[in-house]
Amino acid sequence: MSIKQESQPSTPQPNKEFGKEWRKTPWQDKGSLEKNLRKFNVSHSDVKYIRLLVVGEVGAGKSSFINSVNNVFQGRITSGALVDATSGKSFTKAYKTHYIYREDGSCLPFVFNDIMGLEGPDGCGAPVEDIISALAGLVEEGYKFNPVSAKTTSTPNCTPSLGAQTYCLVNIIAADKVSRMDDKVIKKMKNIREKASEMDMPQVIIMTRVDEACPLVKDDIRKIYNSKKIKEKMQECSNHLGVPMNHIFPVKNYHEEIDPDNDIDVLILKALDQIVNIAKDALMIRIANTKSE
Ligand SMILES: Nc1nc2c(ncn2[C@@H]2O[C@H](COP(=O)(O)OP(=O)(O)OP(=O)(O)O)[C@@H](O)[C@H]2O)c(=O)[nH]1
Ligand SMILES: [Mg+2]
Repeated sequence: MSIKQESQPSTPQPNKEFGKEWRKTPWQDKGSLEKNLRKFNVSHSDVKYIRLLVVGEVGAGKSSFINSVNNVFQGRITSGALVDATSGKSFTKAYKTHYIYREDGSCLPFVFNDIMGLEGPDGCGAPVEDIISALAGLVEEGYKFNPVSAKTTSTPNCTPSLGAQTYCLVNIIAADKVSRMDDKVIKKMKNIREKASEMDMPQVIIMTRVDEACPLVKDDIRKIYNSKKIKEKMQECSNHLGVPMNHIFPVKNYHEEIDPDNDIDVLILKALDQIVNIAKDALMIRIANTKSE
């Protein structure tokens, strides 16, 4: 019988890491995090799925995040949202709903909408007006984004169903690219965030590619909340968009792994738990407002 050797903890580097995690992370508790999310329910007869919209720069890791969530619940590596390894033009071009499957093939009560990236080096990207329409539930499944012309949404009499509306704006920012983000992208993201605020929609930031931003974390993902670099990058995200630190979640997406990994899953689950719960609060408020109108 082989005995698993515990690796020796590396000597802390005071200039690069805090002495202890500044945000507690339940590394040993993946089971209960996952169980709670599997039990999550929307508890409203008109809304089967809570809709979450991912928004961000081309190549930020939007599709990879959706796949990573799906991987956790399927217990294997999946690729429902296609990912491109060569950044440049947005690989995702259409508005598509991604269901999160259980192992038995049924769906969890939250869905992600993946969209075209905001801006690539070629200056192309999804028009802000289209994303605002998507938040309001006015964009139909399969709609193809056209960077040079936004969808016409002059349909004042159309009230989208509660199920078509979005309940959390999930901004995706890559930790290794945040310092070089184009002003145009930041401006677009801020505009979208302002509109989301007007709709009383909660907003979070998922900060991806933490392994590319910090060698400590590349070596050991459990150092994520010890790393000074990662906290710095989170602060940068917060400054760019005005989202408070407690709504920013650094994650590493599955991108080269071929097997599930406890620590990747814990970060994804912890972020998702916060997202679906604040989204559900937003749904409840919207239902109450609809009744009182
Ligand atoms: N190292 C690392 N690579 C990542 C991570 N997340 C995504 N990637 C890689 O980053 C690249 C872009 O990821 P995508 O998920 O396609 O990004 P996207 O935001 O959907 O991009 P568009 O659809 O083109 O707008 C791919 O090569 C991914 O494998 C991560 O956490 N770490
Ligand atoms: Mg994509």
